[in-house]
Amino acid sequence: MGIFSFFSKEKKETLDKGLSKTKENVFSKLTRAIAGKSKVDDEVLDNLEEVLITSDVGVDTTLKIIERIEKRVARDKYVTTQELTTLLRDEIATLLTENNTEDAESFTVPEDKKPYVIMVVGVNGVGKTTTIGKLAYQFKKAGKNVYLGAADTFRAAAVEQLVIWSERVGVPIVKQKMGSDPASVAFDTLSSAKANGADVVIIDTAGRLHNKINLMNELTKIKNVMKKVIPDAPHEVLLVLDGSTGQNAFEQAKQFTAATEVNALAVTKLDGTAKGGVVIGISDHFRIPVKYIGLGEGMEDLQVFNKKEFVNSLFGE
Ligand SMILES: Nc1nc2c(ncn2[C@@H]2O[C@H](COP(=O)(O)OP(=O)(O)OP(=O)(O)O)[C@@H](O)[C@H]2O)c(=O)[nH]1
Ligand SMILES: [Mg+2]
Repeated sequence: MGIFSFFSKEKKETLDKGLSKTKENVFSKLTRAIAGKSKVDDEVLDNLEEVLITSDVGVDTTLKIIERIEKRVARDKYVTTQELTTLLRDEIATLLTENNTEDAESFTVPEDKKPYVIMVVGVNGVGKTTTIGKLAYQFKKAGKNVYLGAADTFRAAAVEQLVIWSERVGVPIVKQKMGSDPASVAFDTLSSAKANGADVVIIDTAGRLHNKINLMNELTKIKNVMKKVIPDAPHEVLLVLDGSTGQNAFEQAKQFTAATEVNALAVTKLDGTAKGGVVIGISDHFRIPVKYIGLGEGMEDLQVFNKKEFVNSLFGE
């Protein structure tokens, strides 16, 4: 993190608004957890554990948080229930910064990889195509030449949906007809992007194939074909997870990361859900950084994930 915080007022407002349901949920539970209590004792800690688990933070991460709070309470002797939110905010923020993943500072890609190739993966409906559209918009806004590749050839409307985004954002797209070989689309996209001096290439992939093994084999095939054009591509395999599914998103991340190499995560649909606590569990559990969060369907509704900002928004006053 640099000395200056580039956390603009608008960004904070979008984040606060997007997380409002999760926040309401956590706070109403917290209020019940400490009702009639002035001091953080064992009973409050038990209730707190339940609050975190039922807020989709996940069991392992919850236990880590409770352990930290216990230590603080033991050390500071008397902690009032009023101080609990601040304590939670601090301990969760510290826990997340201890997991060795760095937050990105802005929408940017390494200058020395040209084009920088991002392959977007995830099960159907999680928000892959939408996230690609939003990313293309942000990269373009940052002055990058962006190319999109429509390698989800499985579903009829998939190519069309990405075409609409490419027009909305104003970036070129490489496509073939439905049912064609996704690896061939990826090959064409990278060739074209390379020939035209693109900075970033984003490849969409199918979320649903005949079965899971097929899907993983397909992803491997796409990757291998990419290497024929750019030997170290893809530079980033971005796994998109639907945050509104709570613990399901966590399970998907487990399964996907076990089956294929993933090096960045995006958690979408945090607006309109009370399950946003799942981001805390995912960020704590995986050694893969949560890079982006989706807070709506619009072009502007994607943010670079920042642990501290996220926890502050959730537990801030
Ligand atoms: N509210 C909200 N909706 C979102 C967000 N991201 C995506 N969506 C919506 O979720 C739905 C599915 O998004 P897609 O981008 O089509 O998902 P996909 O992963 O490409 O789906 P497949 O191509 O079927 O695998 C769409 O209606 C999107 O508008 C988000 O951050 N917030
Ligand atoms: Mg799609």
